[in-house]
Amino acid sequence: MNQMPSPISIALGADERYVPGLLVTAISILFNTAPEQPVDFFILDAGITGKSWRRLQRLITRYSPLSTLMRLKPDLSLFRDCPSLARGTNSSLSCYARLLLPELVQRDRLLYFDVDMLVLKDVRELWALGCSHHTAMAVYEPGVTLARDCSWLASDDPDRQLPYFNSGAMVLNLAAWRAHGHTATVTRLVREHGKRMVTHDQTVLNYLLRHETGQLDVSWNCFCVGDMPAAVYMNPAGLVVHITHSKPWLTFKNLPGCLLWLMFYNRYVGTIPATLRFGLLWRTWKWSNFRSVLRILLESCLLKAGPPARRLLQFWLDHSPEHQIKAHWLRIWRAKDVMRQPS
Ligand SMILES: [Mn+2]
Repeated sequence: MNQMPSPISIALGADERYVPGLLVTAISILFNTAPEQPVDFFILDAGITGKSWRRLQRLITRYSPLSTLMRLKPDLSLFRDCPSLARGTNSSLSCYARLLLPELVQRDRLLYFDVDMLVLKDVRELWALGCSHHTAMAVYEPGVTLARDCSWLASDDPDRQLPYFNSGAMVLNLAAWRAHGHTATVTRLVREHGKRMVTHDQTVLNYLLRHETGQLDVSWNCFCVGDMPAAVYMNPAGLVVHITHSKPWLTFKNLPGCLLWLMFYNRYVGTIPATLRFGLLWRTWKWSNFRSVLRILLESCLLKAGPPARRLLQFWLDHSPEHQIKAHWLRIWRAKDVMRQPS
């Protein structure tokens, strides 16, 4: 008899505003991992409603009956003076919750993904890397050093030149974190420099783990959205696409990463088409959203119509890489399995 593979532990975090992102990230992970591979999800809940939680449960069970879902309620009071993620009524400290993972999750090792990601890659590869020599593994930002984000570093501190990572996708060695007593250091750092955490928890992580982070292949976190070659969006299978700006469910934009996300949402997550849900129904009062939706609907209609209409569309779209990507995606809107990693 075949033995069931042991579960992979993955942490994700969201508040109610980020639930659409959470659903897409979780389902994209399961969708690109073999169905016999169980995943234990640890969800940092910074204010998810019961209704959204049940929806997440239903989707997880549908795509991976062997996987489990654990709800964690982080106490964020330590971070109350730190810069928040958004302003006004949407202000949130939820991003700091992942600094508490080593205390909340009793595992030795954990994968972490931001919920503005489409994980179109088999996470078993990431899990198989292990992380025994490092406390974390992540993708470095090219050309960026620690000095950019840690304003408290002295001007002659040699650590200023250390590389800087994006914390959207990480392998975390929780056992090493606990052995080093890093949680106490986080508390001290936040008390001393809390107001200067410009990039939120990522600032803390980069400073804390500056000598203990291993490098991951860039395919695990493609965050340079604007600079990414067109080919990435034409064939994203095997990549983790990180939408760092303009979250598709909050700001409806005609951007390549946004379109990719909407396609995935439509196909595997939502019952109401994303163009309606996030473009028209949710934020009708925002004219720029409304305009983007009208445009995208009109363009997809033109593409579906005969050749004369398509020629009209080609006239409309210029030949910039961004528009080529868009035409590509609009054309295969209904194609099957474009976002599954080829096995
Ligand atoms: Mn992110």
